[in-house]
Amino acid sequence: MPNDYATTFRIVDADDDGLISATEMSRLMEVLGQPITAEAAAAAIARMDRDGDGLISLEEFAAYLG
Ligand SMILES: [Ca+2]
Ligand SMILES: [Ca+2]
Repeated sequence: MPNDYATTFRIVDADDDGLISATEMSRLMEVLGQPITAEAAAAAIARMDRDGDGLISLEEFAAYLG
């Protein structure tokens, strides 16, 4: 369900710029009660990042989860 991805994506995208940054990723993990280091957040981003811009678009997010 693309809508589910979009909903989750919007929650993670705290500044609402349409991209998930490593900062937003680490903030999410903090909220989930599983804080991670900046390095781990960057690594998580790198695993999902297909175009190499260091940010996760909704397309990349959906492709990773799908
Ligand atoms: Ca953002
Ligand atoms: Ca990207």
